[in-house]
Amino acid sequence: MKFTLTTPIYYVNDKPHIGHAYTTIAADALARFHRLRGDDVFFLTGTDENSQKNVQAMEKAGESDLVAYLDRMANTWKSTWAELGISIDDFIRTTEPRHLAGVERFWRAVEASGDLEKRTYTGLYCTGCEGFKVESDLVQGKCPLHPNKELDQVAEENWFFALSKYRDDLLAYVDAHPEFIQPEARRNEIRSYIAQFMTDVSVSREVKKVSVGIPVPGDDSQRIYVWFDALLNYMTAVGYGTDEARFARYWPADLHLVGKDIIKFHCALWPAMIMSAAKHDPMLRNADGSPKLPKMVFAHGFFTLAGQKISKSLGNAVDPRELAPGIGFDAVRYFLLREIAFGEDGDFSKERLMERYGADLANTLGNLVNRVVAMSRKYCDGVPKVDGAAPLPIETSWHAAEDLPELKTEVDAGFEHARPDQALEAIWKSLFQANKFIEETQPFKLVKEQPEATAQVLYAVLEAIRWYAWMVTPVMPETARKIFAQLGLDADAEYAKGWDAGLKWGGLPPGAPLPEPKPLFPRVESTDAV
Ligand code: ME8
Repeated sequence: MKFTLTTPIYYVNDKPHIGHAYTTIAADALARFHRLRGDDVFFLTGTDENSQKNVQAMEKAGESDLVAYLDRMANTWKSTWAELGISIDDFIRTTEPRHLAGVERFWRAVEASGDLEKRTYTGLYCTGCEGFKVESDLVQGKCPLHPNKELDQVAEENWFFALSKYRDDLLAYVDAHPEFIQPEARRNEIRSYIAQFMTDVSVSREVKKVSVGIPVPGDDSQRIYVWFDALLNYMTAVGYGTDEARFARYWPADLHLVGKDIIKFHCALWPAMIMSAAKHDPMLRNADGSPKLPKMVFAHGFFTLAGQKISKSLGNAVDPRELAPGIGFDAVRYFLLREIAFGEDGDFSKERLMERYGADLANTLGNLVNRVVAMSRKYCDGVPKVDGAAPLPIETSWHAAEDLPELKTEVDAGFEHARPDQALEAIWKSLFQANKFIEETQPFKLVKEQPEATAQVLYAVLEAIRWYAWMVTPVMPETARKIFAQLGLDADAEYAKGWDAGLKWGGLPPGAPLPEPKPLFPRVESTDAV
């Protein structure tokens, strides 16, 4: 099956911080899960470059060459993701020719559908959001997301998109596809926005008012509103307007992962734009004539940093590459995806990160691997030579061979529903049981009286560890490889089996040698993180 997933394309008015890393890491974990399952994955991220915010940041930095600025910043984003091991398939910049070609085609389609009309717009504009604001959006006269920024009074002739014409179609789509807006609480919020507040929107700005933006086809006096152009990145990256075969293969998107700040754009404006263009452009229609709409938008919550909003002016916009010297990037990935329910807000602090590093990673996962590999080497000279399917000859509270397939079902469900936090929670619950099983069976004592039962106990946990290595792969790819190596297995050979075949009880060959264990998560006294 194909699986197309996207992150927002980020503004390049600054370098990435932990909030951007959060979205991108979550998307990376989901992309890795789908690849393990054998899906034809297309994982996209990129940069939103036709924004006035970028120009303001460039000017603030005392620069004047916009092309050079955008090139440099796009490279900073690209190289950050590369350093963090993010497994993207494509990186789109909205100043690329392939994007411009698709935007032009799309604009013409919306125009041909009769949904664009010139009107005079008088009202407020927030450059922070790159969005038009109405009274009901404001808190004490300010944009709630950018309370320090003055709103611009705008009075100009613009092209308007007949968004409200799509109210009924949008509501019908949302109701018929409950999975479209996730989590559920967001769906209710968007539903009432569409039903009660959504109005037609200006989708262009006067050339004399803005210094960047894609020209409106056929109207030299206007530039396309940055959000109208930005949303289209998801299509132009998969070939809309340039590569029909690629577009047919990867569109529609299966998942747009976004932060809660930009959900309205993704769940109202974006599908309505597609509904409109699809009336004219057959590429955007399914065989039954319906528009090819994205399948799911998942909006996650916001991270604060040690209790504070992450912002450049507070000086806490930490570069994710510098977050965790000494503990490794897998630990940060684990922390971010585990600490808060995906969809809710939460806090990132060095203390909590180090707590989880010590408790969940070093003590629970790391120790289990270390102890069981060491005991198997000592008592059985490697992987115990036993029939892994035979029932244990002693009474125990945990039966790995039964528990692990159930765990796999939960992990599948977690990753399939864009809930990596739930997948991790289930894995750690099982890890606690595995540790308890060792406490309970006490192989170091049992070996004196019942060496065969000991061998079976150790095999069961070693095989369980092989399953854990598979299941943590999407979130902790490097750790998974280390665990496979500790089991004497070649990670690539394991992955070549495929997710379902790899996760069958008994995959660990009895009698195989085990290399000397090394701590997976070495103790660190302190880190300079955060
Ligand atoms: O909005 N916690 O770009 P942007 C969690 N260019 N996530 C956070 C975060 C935080 N503190 N801060 C930022 C734009 N994010 C547009 C998008 S898409 C067609 C155009 C993440 O650079 C989160 O995913 O302001 C949020 O939605 C996104 O960064 C906003 O990035």
